[in-house]
Amino acid sequence: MRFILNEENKDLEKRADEYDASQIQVLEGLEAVRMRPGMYIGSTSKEGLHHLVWEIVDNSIDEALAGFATHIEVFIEADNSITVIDDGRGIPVDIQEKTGRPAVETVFTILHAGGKFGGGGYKVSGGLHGVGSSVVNALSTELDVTVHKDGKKYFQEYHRGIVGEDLKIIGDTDLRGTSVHFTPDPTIFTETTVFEFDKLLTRVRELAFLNRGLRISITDKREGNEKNKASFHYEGGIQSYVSYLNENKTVLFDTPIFTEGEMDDITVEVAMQYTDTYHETILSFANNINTHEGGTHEQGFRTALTRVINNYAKQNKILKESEDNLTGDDVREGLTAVISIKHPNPQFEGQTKTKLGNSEVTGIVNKLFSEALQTFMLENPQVARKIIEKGLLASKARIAAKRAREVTRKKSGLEISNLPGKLADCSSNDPKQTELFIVEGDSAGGSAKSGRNREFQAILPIRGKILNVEKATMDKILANEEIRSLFTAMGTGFGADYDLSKARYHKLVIMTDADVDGAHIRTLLLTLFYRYMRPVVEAGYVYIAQPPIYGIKVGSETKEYIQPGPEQETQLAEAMERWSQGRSKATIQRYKGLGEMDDHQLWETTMDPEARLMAQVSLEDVVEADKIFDMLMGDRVEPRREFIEQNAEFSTIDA
Ligand code: TSJ
Repeated sequence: MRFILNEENKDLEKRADEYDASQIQVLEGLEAVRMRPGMYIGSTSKEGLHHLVWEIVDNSIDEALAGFATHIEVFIEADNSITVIDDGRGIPVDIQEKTGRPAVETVFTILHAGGKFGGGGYKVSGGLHGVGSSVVNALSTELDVTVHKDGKKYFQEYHRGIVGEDLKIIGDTDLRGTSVHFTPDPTIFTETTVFEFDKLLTRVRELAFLNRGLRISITDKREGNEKNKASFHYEGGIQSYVSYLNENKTVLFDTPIFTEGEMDDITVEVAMQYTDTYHETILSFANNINTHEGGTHEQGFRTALTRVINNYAKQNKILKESEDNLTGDDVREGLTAVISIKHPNPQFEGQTKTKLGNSEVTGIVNKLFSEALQTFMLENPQVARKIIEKGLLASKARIAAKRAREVTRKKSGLEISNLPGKLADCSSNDPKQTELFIVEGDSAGGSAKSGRNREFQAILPIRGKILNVEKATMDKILANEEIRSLFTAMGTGFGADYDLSKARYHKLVIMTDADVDGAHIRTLLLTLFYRYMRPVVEAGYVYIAQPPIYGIKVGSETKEYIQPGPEQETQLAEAMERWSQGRSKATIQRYKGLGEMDDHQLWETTMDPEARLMAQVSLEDVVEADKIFDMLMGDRVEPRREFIEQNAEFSTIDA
């Protein structure tokens, strides 16, 4: 028996001095977290807020990976607090030698503690910043933990990281597991303490894909959100992830190729499948963290893919000995792949610390994946031939496009000396200050032009639907007027010549109507950026303007605007209350489109940096948009109908 709480508590009294000393350390440690929260969770914005959830969930994932937990549940409670529950062994409660306190208390009060005690296993998950539960505790007005273990139910609570009372037994139980409930501190998270269900949903789904067999659910218990509930469980793991990513695409073969292996304590999983598109979607992860910047695991995968396909092609005389090998770009055209490794000591590098640096990983992924792909190709010769033929087509198209480009390079028309006529440029030449608004429709474009601050805000109106880049070849894309003017205005060039440092604006703002068509155009633009301007997305240059949906008017004067969001109806009701006092009578105006606002209103609500709300677009948002896009624009009709039906409420409100 490891925990005899009462006996050890007596022991504890004898160690009062040690306790005092460790308590001072605790306060200093957690105080440091509250002083510089950004150092521990990246930021105190919406991102940082949601990061808290993952810091907690990661612990349950570790317990699941260790083979002790099978279910994880995440709740957004009615009051916007979070509960995370698992059915693992329960955080240890035994008194620790070093601190004289129960282990669970240490987990929540000592910086960098957690996960490492007991058992020989290593911590596989763990957030980007490698900190844990004590950080969440320090940044919560209230956190409580309930542990079901060895027949007893233990409880402790903390306030801004400070222990309330000693850990106590509050009852008996047949269950096993840990439940943690916390309320983020609004004095730390000044931007917002409101959790976004969709944001949590996307990551919860991803965690289910990345950890095969895991059952994980997310439930929103806030009023009016009853439908926000989802459970995930994928027996196929990342193989299911690839199917999910391709679900609205035409695929070259039915079941994604999947392999997993282990070498030197590093586990490697790869799943891949070809589609009939012209793009590659490669997602890579190390210890469940999305390595946006790639790294050694992706490198090993790419090298193996190119080499194995070329070897097979030459051996089987599909490619003549005298012919050039297919390039990496050729063999990745139309590829969707997910690479996931688990490493005892991952090194994250790069601008955003999302590039895997461990050099030993390249060879390990290369070897394991090469063997698997080779076997697959030998066992599935028809599929192998299809893959190679697709690569050959890509190669031919690439050579033709290169020739065409060489001819037209000097007069490609994408030079900034040919700025598009529709662009209303700004006067400043300092890209750090300047913003380009891409505005849907000529009338909104007109209001934006007269409402803007012409010193630093440029307007590019675009008309109607832009080209579906998903289904178009490079030359079609380059011939499209709307797309040409966008690239020319940005000044970054195109394709292989793309140069982020030449960007003429560091903010690229999509401003579309708040209706279904607007969402569609936004999706088209995001897809274009994702496919052909990815560096601007990665640099965080892309934003989505947030025009208001309601205006509260008294007489002819608009007194207040309400931005769209989960609180919109409450805010509207409150505003109406405020402005309907006395004799004055307030009326609601619902803005269906940007065109309904005059130039002054557009500036005041959507463009003025002092007043506006803008959503910065992350790569994850675009991946999700890309998928929705495929569904709306792709060849398959069924999922499109389903989507529209599922979102019928949304569509009718906004139509
Ligand atoms: F983050 C956290 F600490 F708050 C937290 C931890 C939150 C939640 C929801 C779950 C957990 C958690 C921890 N779930 N399961 C565990 N398991 C352990 O901490 C544990 C249990 C037993 C042993 C052992 O060696 O007997 C070792 C560990 C690490």
